[in-house]
Amino acid sequence: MSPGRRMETEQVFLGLGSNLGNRLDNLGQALAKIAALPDCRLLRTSGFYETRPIGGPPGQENYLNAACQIRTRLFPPELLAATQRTERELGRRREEEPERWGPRRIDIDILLWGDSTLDRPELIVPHPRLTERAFVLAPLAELAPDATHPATGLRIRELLERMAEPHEVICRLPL
Ligand code: A4P
Ligand code: MG
Repeated sequence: MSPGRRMETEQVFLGLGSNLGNRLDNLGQALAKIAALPDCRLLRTSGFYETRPIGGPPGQENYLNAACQIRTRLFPPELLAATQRTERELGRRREEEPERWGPRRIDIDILLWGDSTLDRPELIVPHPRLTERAFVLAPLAELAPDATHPATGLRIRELLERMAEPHEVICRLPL
């Protein structure tokens, strides 16, 4: 453990998405890299979901989405730096993404950080679009249906149930 590292761990949920290249391989490799991050422990992984792309340019491939639960001693900016490094190691180049929400090999978002809220230019937690996205809520609800979304006070399963038409989720892969 590095000097000054705090002793206690925080429970964190991450969301993963891929719609470029070998999507299954990209998610598998990202999870393996997350499991190997220093001061992090991968506890559980959701199923993988085939989802229709939301936003971004037309004609994109479907995504595979998943979520995972970790415990970490890292501070939020450190975990964000680690997940962004993991994205780069898997071939993501933000500078080659001309359009917002365009195709990407891998996207790793920090969804929930214990009961905390963070509002910084580079990191907003809970993830600001969490409540409106079934492709995030469906895998997250597998892992933490009763976790409370700190900003709304609603449970994850309630947020999912409230979605009028979660039409973007096509199926959970039978893995
Ligand atoms: N950032 C702020 N808060 C966070 C957070 N909680 N976790 C900042 C991660 N990053 C956070 O992200 C842009 C900036 O957000 C980062 O530099 C970071 O400092 P990015 O990963 O470079 O780009 P992005 O993912 O395109 O941006 P954004 O706005 O986070 O996109 P979303 O909301 O993640 O949406 N459709 C389906 N079916 N499945 C998907 O996975 N994903 C997106 C991307 C759109 N449509 C999709 C899917
Ligand atoms: Mg992102």
